[in-house]
Formats: sequence, structure tokens, C-alpha cells
Amino acid sequence: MKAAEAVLRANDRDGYTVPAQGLYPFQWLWDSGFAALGWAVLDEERAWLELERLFLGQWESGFLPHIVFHQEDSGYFPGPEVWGVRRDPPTSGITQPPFLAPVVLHLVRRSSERGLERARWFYPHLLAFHRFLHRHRDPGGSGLVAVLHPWETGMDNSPAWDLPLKRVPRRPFALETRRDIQHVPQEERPRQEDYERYLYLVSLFRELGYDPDACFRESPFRVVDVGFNALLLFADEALGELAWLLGEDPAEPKGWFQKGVLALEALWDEEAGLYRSLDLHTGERIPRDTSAGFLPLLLPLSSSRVGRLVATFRAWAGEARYLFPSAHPLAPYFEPRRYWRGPVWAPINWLLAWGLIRHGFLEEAARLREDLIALVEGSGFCEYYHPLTGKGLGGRGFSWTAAIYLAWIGGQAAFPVGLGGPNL
Ligand code: 9WN
Repeated sequence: MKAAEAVLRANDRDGYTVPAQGLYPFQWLWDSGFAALGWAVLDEERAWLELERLFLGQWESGFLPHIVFHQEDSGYFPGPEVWGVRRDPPTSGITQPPFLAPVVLHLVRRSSERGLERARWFYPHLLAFHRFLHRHRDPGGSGLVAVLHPWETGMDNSPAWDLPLKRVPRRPFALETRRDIQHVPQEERPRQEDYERYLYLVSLFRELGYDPDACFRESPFRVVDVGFNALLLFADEALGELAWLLGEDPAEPKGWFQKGVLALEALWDEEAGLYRSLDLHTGERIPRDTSAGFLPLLLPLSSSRVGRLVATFRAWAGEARYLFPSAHPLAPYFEPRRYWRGPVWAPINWLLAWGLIRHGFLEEAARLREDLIALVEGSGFCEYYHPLTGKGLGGRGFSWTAAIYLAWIGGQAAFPVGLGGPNL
């Protein structure tokens, strides 16, 4: 407990939490959601502050960027000058999984009347963000939204992006420009070729002035990510619940939720026994099996669907010493040391445990928790871990790992949506 608290306190920058010192010196969107879960165990006020700081970066359109550059730091690339977003504070121009409404609801459930008052401020901001996503990322009204950059998925170099990324031209730049590989061994990070494509997309969006509809139209990378959509729908459900608690009209979030849960079934792949993302340029599901494909467990699903998904979960579990690998452990694209291509990530364990508990699979959820605790206690608070050896990888002193550990060890009573919580 004390060591986890020390990590969060060391990464605290007067109200927001950097994911890791040196490697990620700013505030990231979904990292802050997880950090707030950890802060809630230590200091509820600090948890609210985390989210308030994040919303300082919200645009008038409702868009919420994936990075808020609260202060200058040359230790990260691409920094604010590359994004060219002239705001105060400067921000990036793409988003990340909107895992915030469930956190706000969680904080409300933990606290008293005061929590509800805090949530009153967040509600219109969250609603505006969700509206932005449903309007500008799903102009055809399919019920599912598109991401335009692998970084928007939070699972940056997942094998699922290999095929759609091929369509993205490379924007060559010197390897030395990258800062990540000055902090972490290169074989634990994305390849240079991937980075050149990431940078191409950033320049394209900047040239388009971040006009959301032009970016949607012009982006060579346009994917319905199953992970992003599962988290958005989970957040829509939480937003509907918040509306109800606050005496607001829940119809809009409920409508998104109901439509989206039905639409998500188009991503189900019977042969793989899990959900897969969809490439909107080809209209085809992407033939890659990753941990994102299990995130629909967070949502209400038919019992036969859940049964099959859990069978696939157990098959993967039989191949890994530590759960949960980010890619199929027997697939040719499984790389147990490289970033999102195999390693275990704390927040994914937490989310999957939430989903499994929702559907009554307590044993599987308990193993996700035990494995994460074993990894942390054996290797420290790392960014990610080797699923076969347990070796710590990526950044050290990592906020979301410490926060999830705290939330699990510190035991939080309430769960925002559905049944119970992953606090076994
Ligand atoms: C780009 C901060 C972020 C996480 C992402 C993770 C990694 C950034 C990077 O770090 O991405 O956003 O530079 O590699 O993939 O999930 O939010 O921890």
C-alpha cells in the first residue's frame, strides 16, 4: 500500500498525475481515469481534482484531447509544438478511450451528497465529450464510433493496427528525435516505421486544422476499435445513471448505449470466439486477436455470447503464466516484450475483472487480480509485464499500475454500473 501511494505522490504535479516521470511528463486522458481510482483510496478530494485538471484541456466542441501539456518538458516527443494546438494549456489533437463517466459515478457512489455536487459540474462536460464522439466519429449513425489514430485506442501498436496502418504513408524523421527509446529499451517500444506513420497522421490532422469532419473524411486510418467502443458504451451507461442521479434527462446517453450494444454484435467473430475491430476503409473485421476483444464483457451480453467469450478467455489463460496477455499467446504476431503486442497491462486486468464479475465469473476475475498483485510484488510498479516470465517492462514507477494495485488492495466498495466490483 505504502509503496503504491509513494508512486502516486511522486507522480503528482499539483493536482494531476503524470503516467511516469521522464517517459510521460504530462497528463493523459485515460491514465487520469485510472489514477483517480487509486487516488480515491487515499484522498477523495485529490481524485476529483485529477479529473478537473483534465477537463481544463477540453475544447469548445466538447472534444477532449488525449494529452494536456500543463507545463513545458522537452522529454516527450511529439510535444505541443508538433501538435500545433494553440490553446492554454496546449493539448494534443486526438483523443483516447473515454473511461471517465464510470470513474465519476464511482466517486459519487463512494462519497456522500458532496460527491453528487461535484458530479453536477462534470455532467455537461462529459455529455459534450460523448456527444462529440457520437456525432463526429459516427456521422452515419451506425451506433459505433471510429478512431483515426492508433494512439486514440490507447493500445498504440496492437497487432490489430498492422493492416490498417499499411495504408498510412510514412513521415520519415531521425530516430534520435524520439524520446521514448531514451527511457525504455527499443525492443519494448513500437518500431520506427510505426512511429513514422503515427507522425504522418498527426501532421495530416494539424494541416486540416483539426476540423473533426475533415479529419474523419481524410484519415487513411479509420477503424471501429472494439476496445474504444466497449469503453464508450460502458461510459454511456454510466452517464445515463449519472443523469438519473442528478435529475437530468437520461434519454440521450441511454439511446447511445442501447443502439451501440446492438451494433457491437457486428464485431463478433464466431470462428475466433471473440470480438474484433473493423477497418472502415475495407468494411472488413481485422483478423487479429487481442485483449480488446474481451472488453465487451463490460456490457450486457447474451449468456451464450458470454459463455463463448469466457471459453476463449480460459484458452488464453492456459497459455500464459500471468494474465492477461494483450495479444493471443499462440499467434505469430505475439511479442511478449513489446508494448501492446503481448505484455500484461494493469488497467486491462482491472477492466476485464469488472466485466467478468458483471457476468458472474468470479474465479476468472480473481485470477486477474492475483496475477497483477504477484507481478507488482515481484517486479515493482512497471508500465507492463512479460506474460510468461513476469519481468517488468517499459516505464518504472508507473501511475496506473500503482493506482489499480491500490484500488484492488485498498478495497473499494462501490461499482458504478451493473453488479459489484472487482474487489474480491
Ligand atoms: C501515446 C501514457 C500513454 C498511455 C497509452 C500508452 C502510451 C503514448 C506513447 O502511454 O501511449 O499516447 O507515447 O507511447 O500506449 O495507452 O495512455 O501512459
